Formats: sequence, C-alpha cells, structure tokens
Amino acid sequence: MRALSDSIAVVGLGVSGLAVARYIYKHQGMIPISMSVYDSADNDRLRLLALELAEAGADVHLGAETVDGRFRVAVVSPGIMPKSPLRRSVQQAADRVIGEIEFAFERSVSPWLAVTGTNGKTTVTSLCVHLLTSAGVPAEAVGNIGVPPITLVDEVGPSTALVAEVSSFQLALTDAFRPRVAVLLNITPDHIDWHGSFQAYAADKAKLFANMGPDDCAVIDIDDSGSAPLADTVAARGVRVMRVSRVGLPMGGAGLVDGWLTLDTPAGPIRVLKASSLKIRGDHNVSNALAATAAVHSWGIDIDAIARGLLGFEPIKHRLEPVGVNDGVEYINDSKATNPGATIMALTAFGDRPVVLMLGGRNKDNSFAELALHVRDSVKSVVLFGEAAPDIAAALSDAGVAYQSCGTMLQALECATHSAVDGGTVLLSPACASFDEFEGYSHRGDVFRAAVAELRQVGSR
Ligand code: UMA
Repeated sequence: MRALSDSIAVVGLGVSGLAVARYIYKHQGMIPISMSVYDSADNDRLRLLALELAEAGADVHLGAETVDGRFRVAVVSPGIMPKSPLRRSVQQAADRVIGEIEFAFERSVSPWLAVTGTNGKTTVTSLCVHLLTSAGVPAEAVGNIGVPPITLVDEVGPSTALVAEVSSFQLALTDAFRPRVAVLLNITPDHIDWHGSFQAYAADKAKLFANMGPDDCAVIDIDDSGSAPLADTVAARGVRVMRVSRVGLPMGGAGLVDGWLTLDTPAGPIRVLKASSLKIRGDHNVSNALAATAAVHSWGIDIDAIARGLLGFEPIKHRLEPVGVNDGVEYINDSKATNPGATIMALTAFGDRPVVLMLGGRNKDNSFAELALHVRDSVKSVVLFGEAAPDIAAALSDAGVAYQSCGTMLQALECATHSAVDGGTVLLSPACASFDEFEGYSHRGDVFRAAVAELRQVGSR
C-alpha cells in the first residue's frame, strides 16, 4: 500500500474528487500533508465543501483556471478535458498525475475485477457483482457506476471483490492499476471530444491490461473489431486471455453454441444457460452475459452457481428498462445509450416488433451515418429531439429515412406515442448525451419513466 505523498493537489471537486479529499484529511495522521483543492466552478455546493475542507487544513481554490505551485501528486477528476487550461497546468505543476481509481487501487487490499468498453460496462459490472454475491463471494460495484472506490477501501478487506466499472477517462489517469480480472467489451467511437481521436480513445481503453501478468485473466470480446485485436496483443505478453464470442466457442473462452451460453473448459465445452432464459434483452446482452460468465468463472465461481445467478438477473435502470405498457404499446427506457453504437445494439432487442425510436440530445462529435443505416433496416419511425436533431436529421436524410422533429424529449415522447401501433414499442435510445436538457442520462430516463407513468394514468392514445 502506498503512503500519502507530502503535497497533493485534488483537481475537480465532484463525487470522486471530494471522496479523495475526505480520505486524505481523514488519514493525515502524524504526517504533515499539504493538500490543495481546485475546481473551475464556484457555486453554493462548492462553497460549502470549501468550508469543510479549509477547516481540515486544505488550501481551496474555487473558480480556478489553473493550478499553481508544485505537487508530488495531483488527483484529477475524469471529466476535466486534457485540452483544458486547468488540466494542462496540472501537468506542469505535479510530478505525477493520476485519477481516483489509481489512488484507491494503491490503498486497497481487495482483489479488483475491472470492466471497460464503450457500451455494456454498467450491465457487466452489475452482473459480475450479482453473480459473485449470489455465489457467496462478497463484492461491491465501484467506479464509473457511481461509487468512488476510495470510499470503500477502509471498509472492505481482502475477501471482498471490488468490481470496478472503469471509463476511458478514468483509465487515462492510471499508471500502475492492475486488476486481477479485466474485461474489455468493445471499443466503438465515443468521447472523441475528450480524447482527441479514436486512436487515443482506444489506447486509453487498452491501458486496462497494461500491468497485468501471468496470474491475471483478461476477458476480451472478439466479435467487436475494436476490442478483438487486443486479445492477441495481451496474450502475447503472457496474460491468460478468455475470448468471448456470440458466433462460436473460442478455445478456453465463452461462446454461444446452439443458443446456449457455453464455457470451453479443460474438461470440454460445458453449457451454462440457454440465452433465451436471460431477462436482459438484445444480442449485446448475450455478449454481456458471456463476458460476465467468463470473468466470474476465472474468479473461481462454479458453473451451476453462474447459471442460477444469470437466471435471476433483472434489467437495470436506463438500460433497455421496460417502464410500462400503454394501449398495447411497450415503453422502453434506454437513456444510457449516449452514443450511436449503444443505440445500434439496442435495436437488436425487438425482433419483428414495430419500433418508434426516440433519438436526440447533445452530440459528442459522433457520426450518425452508421446508425442511420441500422434505423432504416429495423425501425418503423423516428422522432428527433434536442440540440443534435439537425445532425441526426442530416444522416437520416442521406440514408433515405423519414423522421419527425419534435423539440424537447417530452414532446418527442408525445409524437412517438401517436406514431406507435398496438403491439409495438416506443424506445428512448437517444444515441446522444443528455446535458442540453437534463442533468445526466439518469435524470433524462427518470423524466421519461415518470411521463410514461402519467400517460398510463390518462390513457393518452
Ligand atoms: N470540473 C472542473 N474543471 C473542468 C471540468 C470539471 O473543475 O474543466 C469540476 C466540476 O466543476 C465538478 C467536478 O470537476 O465539480 C466534476 O468532476 P467529474 O464529473 O469529472 O467527476 P465526478 O463527479 O467525480 O464523477 C466521476 C465520473 N464523471 C465523469 O467521468 C465525467 C462519474 O461518471 C463517476 O460515476 C464518478 O466519477 C465516480 O467514479 C459519470 C459519467 O458521465 C457517470 N461518466 C462517463 C460516461 O459514463 O459516459 C465517462
């Protein structure tokens, strides 16, 4: 476990930055540590926190445009873009720049199972925790899923697995992070505004495996063209790799055989569960279930326990979450689909049901061209909303797809309700971030869910 450095800067006082700052002042003990805290914003929430931290001896700077002084370590919030002046000044001011994941990892005695990928991370993180705990292994979900691991490192011991959802932003801020099991689901274009290019984004994702060795296990989906090449690269370094595929059974990995989730073990292939028994829908969720199966199997969980756990796993909030049926139309909240790749995957979940798709929000510099082709092939009609509507409209027009532009998300829900047919689906799978109208994807999904509940009360079709 690494000792605290004598001068630390905490940059960004959000959920994870605040947790780091509190950990530091709780642990100062006899070592004289100087802690400085910086945030570009200055509001009532931050002023209250500034008082708390100043009382604990921190030097707090709100409304900060740069970091001044010299620090051994800077712990930087993942949302701060590398190109921002604040972030650039951190690079100059600190000997070492890390994020909260690295900071927590260095202080943790627990084994870590880490999950990354453009899409599916939260589902696989939740599923791994569910499979481990239902098999009797204590496990906690941490990281991008919302719980900073530093808040748990004092609470849990070596018998508890920390299952971390790790974003590309968080991986960019690691250097010695070494999970015992690491899962890579897919790499498709996203967050280009933050990373600068797809190549830089993919390179940060690959950092997940950078420190793993022969005792560790990498689980890699080889159906995805972004993640597949890493299977060979990581295996060449001597790390055990379990490949995952929906189109066959990779040797020593997990795959789909005759509709069964199957593990290839030294004793031969073993069927785990029929994919049609999963309660989470869509092809991508079959991939997610395979990845989680491989990950917890490598953790030592036996196949019967995995099968029981998979059977009991319910859809999670904002990810293809059924939120009600009104006049024969089902409403699905997939607000977490904040990029085109996630929406493309969601569209595989509905078979022949006529889908009215709600798309829009804030674009993250993504192209909608490929999504438009999938929409043309699998959707009955499309309603657009939010800031990105013109960008999406242009891509749909190029693909020859008709659409309706409907203003806000709630107006789009109204349009979608009118377009839907009995036995069909209204799907909010926006392919965009939510920040033009909402505080985040979960706020957007909650507003959608509440509006659908209201529709059901007034029977508005
Ligand atoms: N800030 C600055 N300067 C800037 C930008 C931000 O000072 O230029 C400050 C803000 O004023 C704010 C703080 O930094 O006070 C916010 O920091 P943050 O949002 O970077 O970090 P946290 O609140 O600690 O939340 C982070 C993750 N946020 C991001 O990656 C953007 C959370 O993921 C994560 O749940 C949390 O740590 C715990 O690990 C959210 C997310 O949107 C859900 N993730 C992205 C995604 O899922 O697509 C990657």
